[in-house]
Amino acid sequence: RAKEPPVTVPHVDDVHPAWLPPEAFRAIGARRVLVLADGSPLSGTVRAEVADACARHGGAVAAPGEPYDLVLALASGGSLPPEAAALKGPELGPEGFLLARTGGVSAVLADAPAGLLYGFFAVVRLGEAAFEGERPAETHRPALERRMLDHWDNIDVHPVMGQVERGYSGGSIFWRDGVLHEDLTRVRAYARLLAATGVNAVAVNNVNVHATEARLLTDRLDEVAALAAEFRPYGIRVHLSVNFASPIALGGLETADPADERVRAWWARTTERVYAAIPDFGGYVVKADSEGQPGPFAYGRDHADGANMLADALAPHGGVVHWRAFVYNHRQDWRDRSTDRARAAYDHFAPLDGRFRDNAIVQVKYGPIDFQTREPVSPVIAAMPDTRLAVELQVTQEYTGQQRHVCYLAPMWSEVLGFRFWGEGEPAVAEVIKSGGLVAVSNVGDDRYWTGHPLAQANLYAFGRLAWDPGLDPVAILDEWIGLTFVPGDDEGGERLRATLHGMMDGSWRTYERYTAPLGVGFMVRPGHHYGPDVDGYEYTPWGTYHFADRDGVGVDRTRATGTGYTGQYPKPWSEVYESLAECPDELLLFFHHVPYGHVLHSGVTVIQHIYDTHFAGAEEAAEIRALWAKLEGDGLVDPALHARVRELLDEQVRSAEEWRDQINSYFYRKSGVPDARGRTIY
Ligand code: BDP
Repeated sequence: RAKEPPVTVPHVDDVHPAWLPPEAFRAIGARRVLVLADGSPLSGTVRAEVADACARHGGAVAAPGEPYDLVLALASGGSLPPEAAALKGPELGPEGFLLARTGGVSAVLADAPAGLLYGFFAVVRLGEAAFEGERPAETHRPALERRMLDHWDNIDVHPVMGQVERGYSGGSIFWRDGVLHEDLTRVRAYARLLAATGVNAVAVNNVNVHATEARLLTDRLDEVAALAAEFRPYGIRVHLSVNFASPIALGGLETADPADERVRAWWARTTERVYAAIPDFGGYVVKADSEGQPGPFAYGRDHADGANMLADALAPHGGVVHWRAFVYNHRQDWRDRSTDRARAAYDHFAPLDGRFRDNAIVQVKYGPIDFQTREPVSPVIAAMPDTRLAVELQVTQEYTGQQRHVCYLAPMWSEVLGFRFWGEGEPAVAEVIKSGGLVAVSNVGDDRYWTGHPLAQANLYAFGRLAWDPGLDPVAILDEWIGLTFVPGDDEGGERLRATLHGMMDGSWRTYERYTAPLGVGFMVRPGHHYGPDVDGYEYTPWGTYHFADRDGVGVDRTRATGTGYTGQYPKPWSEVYESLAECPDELLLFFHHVPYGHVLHSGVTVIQHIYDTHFAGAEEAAEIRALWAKLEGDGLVDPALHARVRELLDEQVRSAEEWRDQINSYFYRKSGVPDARGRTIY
């Protein structure tokens, strides 16, 4: 293989720098920095980053023997300077690092180059604080081994889904007009942004693998290799979504049966070719027997049979298969409306625990339904102790405002990761998924701000930070993001900018919840595109039944006693908490119980009054968010173009929040006939 060319730090004109604007590197770049690393490409990246920062901000790359303010060193490096040598001790692993400051010198020490890169970005995050006072040695290691973003990008523009399925940020950053972008600098810049948050894996194409994209596995493999070359310098491995029926469509076989030797041989050969082109290829992502995608059921095989076949093809090369657990019946029969979509993933997968190979990861959506604003945590996560599990989140805001609404999702993710299935003192979700990892659908496109809504960048940033350390406080992460992205000063203006953004974003997920679907009911959205309210839009379709509202009450009875039995999929104590009408948390009440409109919540108000109150409040809060932003206009604290983009989007958010309020309130007023206790007008 040809020697890797030296890394150049990507800077893309006309694209917003997100959380890595040049000013974010001022503290490092103004200093003398010594790098003691090896000849690996990742070490080359660290050197290039340091040189780039120093060239911009007047500092200098120190040669050995010269004085320095910061040293970034590999522990294996023979002659460590005293500051770094003093740190040597605990094993840091392939991605960890130590950070300390003594005697006026800051030091980062790592066992491996990836750790050095993450340590470098940790110093960037700290800014001046990394060079002040003394800092006792801190050890940083990622809590989760695998921190991954899935792109739902298509090569071709799909007639219904567009180029990026559920994408709200323009076209793909990988492909345009059916071909790979000629200039991939932006992909490199994306890789750099992700590395700064700790993400180490990316799947480049849609889980619904259409004919054109299926060929990325074979005759269009060079495109995947080209993308991998852009991600590699930032420590990110590339993965590919594959179509289970590929042996038929691409291999000329008449079957894709995982038990058929020819099929197994085809996957083995094909995978070998992938690794010949991309030696550090991450592996496959598979959506099988799900919403029309092909899978093992056609051959009388189960999901473990399917996943293991691919795992076996990948194993000799160190790859993994991410096999998605998003499996349910999307063609419900009218005669069987009791089919509970929430039960499906568990019913399919829990019995298979222990049958998956070590390099197969079962990837589970955080909730049992589908990325709704509020769902209980999926019971599958507690049901497969002998399987590597990953949790899948949606950074792209399909059901949470489609990047037209401000909706900072880290508080929701943090609740999911901290959820304890077996009660206080028992492991949290983040511990259960230690070896499987955290995955999310990316929200990035070729938009100037990367994410359509400029403030949606915070979700992408927060995802990576939480995947690295699920214990981080979402508000602190947001503050970090504000600091890097907007570089607010220490003066009154800087304080005001920080306060404004916190005021708009800290509670924005709960605001969104208030003006949309209440108390854990989901899917009151317009069918197809899923934007805006439509209470009955899905209620009578084959995709599922979600609220069961009638004149007397609302909610889905998922109890064991009288309902679908879904509560029984949880271990104690939650199986009992959810089963019990008296104990079920308010915010999930209608997910688990069908209750009369007059049912009194723990909060002391009735269900119907709660619906009215939260919808009025939510729409008001949306207007307050807009008012906060308006106050920043023209005072020079944020770029005018960015200000204008957000202002326009906030107008839409306020309009949409009022539409939600009015439709939900009217619907339930008409169904129940119960007037608002506070006398507000509902039509
Ligand atoms: C749903 C999306 C659909 C995806 C599906 C999935 O509406 O576009 O294909 O999830 O996760 O939420 O496979």
